[in-house]
Amino acid sequence: MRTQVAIIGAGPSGLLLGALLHKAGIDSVILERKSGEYVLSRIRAGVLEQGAVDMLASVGVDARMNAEGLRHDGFAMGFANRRLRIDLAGLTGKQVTVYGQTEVTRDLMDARKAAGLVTIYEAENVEIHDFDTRNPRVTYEKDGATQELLCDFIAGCDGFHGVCRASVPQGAIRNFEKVYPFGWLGLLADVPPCSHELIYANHERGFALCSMRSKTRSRYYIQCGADEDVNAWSDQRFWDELRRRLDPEAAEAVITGPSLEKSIAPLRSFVAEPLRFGRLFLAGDAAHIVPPTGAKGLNLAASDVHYLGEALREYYRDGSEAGIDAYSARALARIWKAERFSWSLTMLLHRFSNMNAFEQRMQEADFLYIESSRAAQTTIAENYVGLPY
Ligand code: RFL
Ligand code: PHB
Repeated sequence: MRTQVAIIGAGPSGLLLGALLHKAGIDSVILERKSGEYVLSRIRAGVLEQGAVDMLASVGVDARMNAEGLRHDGFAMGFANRRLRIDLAGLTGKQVTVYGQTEVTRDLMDARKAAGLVTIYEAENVEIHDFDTRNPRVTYEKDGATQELLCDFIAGCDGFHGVCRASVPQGAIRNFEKVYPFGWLGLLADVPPCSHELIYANHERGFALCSMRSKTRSRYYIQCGADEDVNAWSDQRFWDELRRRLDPEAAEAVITGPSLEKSIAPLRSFVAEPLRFGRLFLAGDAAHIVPPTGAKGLNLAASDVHYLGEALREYYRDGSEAGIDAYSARALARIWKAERFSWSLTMLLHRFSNMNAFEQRMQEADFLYIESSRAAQTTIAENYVGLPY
């Protein structure tokens, strides 16, 4: 089989890149290790920047998002039982859209299928070859037989544990990483959210986040130990702990119900440099990880594939390599700013076991400053709604 762009991974970055390429008349094949159902069973991000919303609209995958997505004008930060609202709309003139990654992925999968584009699920042992030449190849196994996909370019959209970044010679890549000493325990339930806007709470027992997927489905998170076992958390234990970490009004408003899903995610900041190796490009979680505190993971995947889609369009339409030469630097400039924001919110909102009294006071002073300063709130708001592409 032959295609112009072989995309490894059918997460949001791979599927969105495929949609952008299709719109530009460029052919792609997506190879995904798991089944479609498995990909859709992973509960992840919930907040879309306007840039990501606009991209989905540009590829015609916005009907359900427009009908079901919730537009938010602000969010709250909780500290010492007080709540500070960050007025996104008032401070930036922009909003964010609450629409789950599962739904984005489902919509992109459906559109790809409807357009008759090829996605090979349960492709095993994917290996990428010869990306330092003009004739890269991908091999994989499907139903026990080895297959070969010839292509012009390979897009590594295969997440943090994927094969693409791991295939780059060690001397050609530099990794930057910070692992946080805790995780987030998330719970999804069909109960109305306790607040119509998100609440990110710093509490002496640890961080808590009140989020949602719809007016009848809530997503809550609490900070937990990095190596805790999810089975040690009954629903009742989760709800009790969540309430303890919220201000009295929010705690009172929490409606409990049986969990649909419960999982623990580790928190990490990670960036690989560069993002291009000959005819291989890395995008999304294959290239970088942010802690979820700023809701940037999925949004960064969208901006990466925006730059990459443009670059490939320029290559095929104009015969110019300027875009593909610039891809890594363009994407990394935005990635590092989102890394900074996600890291700073993580440091502000979580409790660190090794924090001394001085560091604790610094966290409090940081919060009091933000509370008193429109400039500080504007800085948070403009990052949260998304920096320009
Ligand atoms: P994905 O979504 O990980 O998709 C990569 C796809 O590649 C496939 N794959 C392979 N396919 C073929 N061959 C191989 N060798 C392969 N190896 C992997 C995988 O099966 C998968 O389908 O990356 P992508 O597309 O770059 O999208 C990025 C986003 O998914 C990610 O940034 C966010 O979900 C991050 N994230 C969160 N972000 C938020 O903004 N808010 C959250 O609450 C939030 N929760 C999360 C998260 C990421 C998590 N991970 C990665 C562990 C919770 C978790 C658990
Ligand atoms: C979510 O709803 O899953 C969510 C929302 C905001 C975040 C992280 C996760 O910062």
